[in-house]
Amino acid sequence: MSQHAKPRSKGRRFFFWAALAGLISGAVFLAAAELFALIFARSASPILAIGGFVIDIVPQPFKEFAIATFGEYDKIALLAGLGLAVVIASAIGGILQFVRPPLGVVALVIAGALSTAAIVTRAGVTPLAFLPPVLGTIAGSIIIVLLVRRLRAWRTSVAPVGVDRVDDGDADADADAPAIAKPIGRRQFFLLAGIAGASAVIVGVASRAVSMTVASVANIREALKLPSPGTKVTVPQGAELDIPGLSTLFTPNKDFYRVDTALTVPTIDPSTWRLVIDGMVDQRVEMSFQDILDMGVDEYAITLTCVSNEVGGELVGNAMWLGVPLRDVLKKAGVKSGADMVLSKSVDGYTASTPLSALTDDNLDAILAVGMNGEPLPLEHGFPVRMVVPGLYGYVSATKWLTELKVTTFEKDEAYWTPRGYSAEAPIKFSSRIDTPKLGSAVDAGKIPIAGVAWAQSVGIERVEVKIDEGDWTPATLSTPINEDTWVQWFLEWDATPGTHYVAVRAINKNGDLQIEERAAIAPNGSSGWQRSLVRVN
Ligand SMILES: Nc1nc2c(c(=O)[nH]1)N[C@H]1C(S)=C(S)[C@@H](COP(=O)(O)O)O[C@H]1N2
Ligand SMILES: [Mo]
Repeated sequence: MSQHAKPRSKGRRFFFWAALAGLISGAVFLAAAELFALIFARSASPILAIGGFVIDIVPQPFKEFAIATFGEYDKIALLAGLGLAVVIASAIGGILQFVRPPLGVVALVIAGALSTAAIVTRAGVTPLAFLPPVLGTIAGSIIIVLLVRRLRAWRTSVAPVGVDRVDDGDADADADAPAIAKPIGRRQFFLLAGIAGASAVIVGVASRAVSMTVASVANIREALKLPSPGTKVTVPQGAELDIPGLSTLFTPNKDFYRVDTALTVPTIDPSTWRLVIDGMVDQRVEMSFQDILDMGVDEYAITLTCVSNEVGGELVGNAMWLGVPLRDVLKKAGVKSGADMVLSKSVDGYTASTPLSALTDDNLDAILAVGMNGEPLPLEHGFPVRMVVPGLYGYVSATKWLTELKVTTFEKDEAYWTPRGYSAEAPIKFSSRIDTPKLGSAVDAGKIPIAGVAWAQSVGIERVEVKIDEGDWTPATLSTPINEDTWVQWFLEWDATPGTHYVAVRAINKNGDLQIEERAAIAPNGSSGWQRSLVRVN
C-alpha cells in the first residue's frame, strides 16, 4: 500500500478535500432529489421521508424525552440531527471513495436505497415517488466519482515519482497523471467542487422553498370553508343510471381530466389573490377573493370539454361548480360599446379569448368558479378562481388560476392558442360516447347494456341513437337531464350473440341537428365523427 509511503502532512490535506468532495456529493444528491421531487412527486423528499421514518420507529419514551427537551422545536431538533448525520456520513463517504473507490459510491447507493425505501413505504405515495431519490443518487454518484478522480490526479501529480503509482483501483486517474511536482487536477477539482457545491445549494434551497409554498397553499385550501350556495341545483330523479362501466353523472375531482400548459401547478394564496377587470371598461375594477364570495355564490352544473377530445375520448367531465355569474362581475366595471371579446389571463401567462356575448348573455351561465364538486377548486383545476363557460371549449373559456379579465376585441387581441393553430372562437361540437362495453373488449353473450354519455352544452341532447352492425339506428333510453349544460347518460339493452360486432352511436340535439358524421381532427376547432366500437362476444 502506498498511502503510508507518502509524506503524512500531504496525505492529511487530501483527506480533508476528500471529505469536502463527499459533502458536496451528498448536497448534490439531496438537491437533485428535491428538484425531481417537485417535478415527479411532491412527497419524495429524502430528508423529510427519513425524518418521518425516524419519527415512526423511535420508541415512545424517546419521543417524550425529545419533546420534553426540545419542546415544540422537537422536529427542528430532529432535522438538525439528521442534517449533522448527513454531513458526517457524506464526509466519510468522500474519504472512502478517495481511499478505496468505489466505496464512496457504494455508501451513496446504500443511502439512496434507504431513502427510497423510506419514501415508497410512506402512506399515500404516488407511483413515481421512487424517481427523486434514485435520480438524486445517480447525480451524487457522478459528482463523487468526478471529484475524487480529480483529487487523486492532483495527489498523484504532487507525489514523488514512483511513490504513489500503486494499484489504487483508479487506473484512469493514474494513467493520465504524470508524476511530476506540478499539481495537476487541482484546479479542475476546485472548479467542479465550486460549481457543484453552489448549484446544489441554490437548486436545493429553491426547490425546498417552492415545495413549502405549495404545501402551505395546499393547507390554506384544505382549511378554506366556502359559503353555502344561495341557489342549489336540483338533480332530478333518474338523472343517474346505475350501470357498471358507465361514467358517473358527476366526475370526481380526482378523475377529472386535466389539460393546461403549466409545467408546475401555480400556487396562489387566496388572501393575496386579485382579479383585475380592465380594458374597454368604464372603470378598472379590482376584486379580492372575499369580494367574489361576498357577491353570493350559487351552484352550477356544467360539463367541461377539451378541444383535444378525440371522438370517444376522455377529455370531458361534468362537475357541480360553485361560483358567481361573469355578467355580474363585468357589470361592476361597465363594458364599453365596441368590445366583442374578453381576454382572460392566468397567473402563469396563459390567455383565452371568449366572445363577450357568451359572458353577458342573461340565458347563459358563464361563471367565475371557486368550488368544484363540494370543495374549493383543486390546485390543478385553477385554485382559487377559474372561469367556466357552458358551450365553449375549455381553451377559449375555462381559464384556470384567473387573474385578469381584459375587455377588448378579437381584432386587437389574441389568445395563447390562436397563433398555434386553433380557432379564436370555438363552440363545442356536440357529441356522444360509448362507455361500455369498452372498445375492443370481450363480453359474454346474453343481455347486456350498451351505455355512455352525450353532451350538447347550452342546447341540450334530444335523442341518442345506437346502431349495431348493419341494423337500424335505435333510440337509446336517456337519463333525466339536469339542465342543457350537462351531459346525459344513455343506454340500450342489447341481446349480444357470439361473434364480433360493431356498435355505433350518434346524438341529436334539442335544435334537431344531427351530430356531425364526417370525421375531423381536433385542430383547429374540435373533433367530429360518430364513434364506432368493436365488441367481441364470447
Ligand atoms: N391557466 C390555464 N387555464 C386553462 C388552460 C391552460 O393551459 N392554462 N387550459 C384550458 C383547457 S385547453 C381546458 S380543456 C381546460 C381544462 O380544465 P381542467 O384541467 O380543469 O379539466 O382548462 C383551460 N384553462
Ligand atoms: Mo382544452
